[in-house]
Amino acid sequence: MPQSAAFTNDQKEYLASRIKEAYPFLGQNQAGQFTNDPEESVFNTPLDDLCKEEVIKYERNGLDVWDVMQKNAADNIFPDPDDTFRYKFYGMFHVKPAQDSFMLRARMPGGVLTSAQFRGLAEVAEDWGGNYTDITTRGNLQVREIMPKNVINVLQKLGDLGLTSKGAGADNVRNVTATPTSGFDRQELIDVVPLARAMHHCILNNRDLYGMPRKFNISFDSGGAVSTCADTNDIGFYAVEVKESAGVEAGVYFRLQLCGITGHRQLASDCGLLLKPDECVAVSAAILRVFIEHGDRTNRKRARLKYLVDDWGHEKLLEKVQEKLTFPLRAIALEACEPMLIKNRQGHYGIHQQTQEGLNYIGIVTPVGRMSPDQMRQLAKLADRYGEGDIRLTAWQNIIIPHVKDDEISSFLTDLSKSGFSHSATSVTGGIIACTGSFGCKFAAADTKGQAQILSKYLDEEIELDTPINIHFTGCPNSCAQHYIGDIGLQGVPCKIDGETVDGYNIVLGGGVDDNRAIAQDVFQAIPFTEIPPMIKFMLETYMESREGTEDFAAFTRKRTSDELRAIFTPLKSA
Ligand code: SRM
Ligand code: SF4
Repeated sequence: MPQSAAFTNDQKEYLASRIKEAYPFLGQNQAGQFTNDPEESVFNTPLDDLCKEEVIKYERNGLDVWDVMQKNAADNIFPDPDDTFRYKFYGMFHVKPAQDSFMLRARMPGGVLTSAQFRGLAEVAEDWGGNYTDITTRGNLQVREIMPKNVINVLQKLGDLGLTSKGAGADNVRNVTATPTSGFDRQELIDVVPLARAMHHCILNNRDLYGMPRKFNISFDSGGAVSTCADTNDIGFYAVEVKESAGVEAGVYFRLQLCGITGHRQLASDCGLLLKPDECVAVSAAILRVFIEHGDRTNRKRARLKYLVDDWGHEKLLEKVQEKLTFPLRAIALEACEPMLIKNRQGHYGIHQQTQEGLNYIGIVTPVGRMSPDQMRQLAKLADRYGEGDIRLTAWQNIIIPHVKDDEISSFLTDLSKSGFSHSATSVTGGIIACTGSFGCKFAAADTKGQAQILSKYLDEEIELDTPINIHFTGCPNSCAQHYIGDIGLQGVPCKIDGETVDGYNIVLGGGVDDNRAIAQDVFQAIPFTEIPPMIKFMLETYMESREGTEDFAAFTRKRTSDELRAIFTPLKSA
């Protein structure tokens, strides 16, 4: 700045006071992290006590390795271990030893994409990836097998498409999810995509919000028919209707649920607040900032929001949050709100009428979320030809194309069949999801995606189930496909057969989300995968023979203890 334009002392004082008002921070440390003690600590954690990842972030902010990435791309080399962590701030994961290449995780709030973006992502996979993409359990998209020389090409193309991957990995707020049928769901109370987008841009444009002690998840549920598993998130907003008698103006509000983290066997719980739609982003940002200031930076295992709230309780957290807000938080009992609407467990696939008269959304089954670039182009074409170019990805690892006219459904379906995908599924195949697994993830004890498809085919051939069921395959305890919310959850674990290590699973039963929420019970341990298909067939047959009336699989299993479940579901093992 030229001398003449320098700030006067008064101006400097004024600016300092405004900065203090805006943030409770006094400065930035060398890594550009906003903190109240830039020299000696990161948010009061002395430098000597920081865990490894915090030291890496302290030494250089994860957002500041663009030049390193460019240099490494020019030399076609992988980053050193510290920068390997920082690359994840750009959504670039070096997934060695499972694959000696990068996986790109993009982010798209609410899983909303245009057909042009979808085609562009197909090109990324074709030109620089492994020629396939995967839909993730956060209604997001990943491209794998990217070599170092193509990292910049991929990130630039993503930007050109109007997409980003910033903050998709490492200690950041992950893809903001929203009910995938938002804006056209006959049951919804409010379209939540604008809120998910507002949240997404708030995160992207506030550098301090890339400074979490650990990953963080936010989700918006519209009250619509299709679940987005909002109560598995650190922050889950659920739209509710409130009648005038509750002491507030009648209308649609959000309940705030906190601290979902199913790998740690916890769903989010209602914290007693009722928020107006336009308060949600500010409240989330305030929670994020409280978490930034007070979350654990010494121990990664305790660095999630759950552990802060375990120590403090909701009350103290909300007091701290209130200090950061310019409007009062509104405590209203959950009972004062209308009950949560029931989800349609088959709403993410098949043909469904929209709010808009004469229009339909069509949920397409993309088994375990995998698609080829050609299939993606065909889906994009369908979205353009029959819809409005709008494509939605769901937490169930599938796709929804909305706005299809009544009289065009049948030609849509004919064209869809050319992609090798279908809108129809059985009670089993519509509800199977799987994390990346040993094919691409170093933590995996099993080939989740491959085995999910084997099980799905087997059950389809062997059993006719008359009620929907979810089967979640996760390759390790990290729980990326949330096995604890499955009717049947499978968690990969190594097993021995004749001294040889084979893929196996622990089995949990009776989980669910939303109106059917529960953490599944641990029932079987270390079952080799080869035994699992007949075992699950037997479970489902036993359930159908012994259930009371119309009780679903979750209800059937929840009223029994683990021992009882083992007893009734075991005979097959000896057969
Ligand atoms: Fe996950 C780590 C894949 C959703 C809990 N997860 C990983 C890594 C990055 C392993 C690694 O560090 O190398 C996996 C990359 C595999 C790969 O190469 O593809 C991975 N997680 C996934 C995805 C792709 C699974 C899928 O196939 O869909 C999901 C990407 C979502 C997205 O688009 O952002 C994915 N992971 C989840 C979820 C579900 C969710 O976020 O809604 C969870 C459980 C919820 C939660 O809050 O923890 C989840 N992933 C974890 C954890 C355990 C975190 C914990 O605090 O317990 C790890 C390990 C870690 O972070 O250190 C992990
Ligand atoms: Fe990898 Fe485990 Fe997550 Fe599966 S659950 S993607 S194996 S970290």
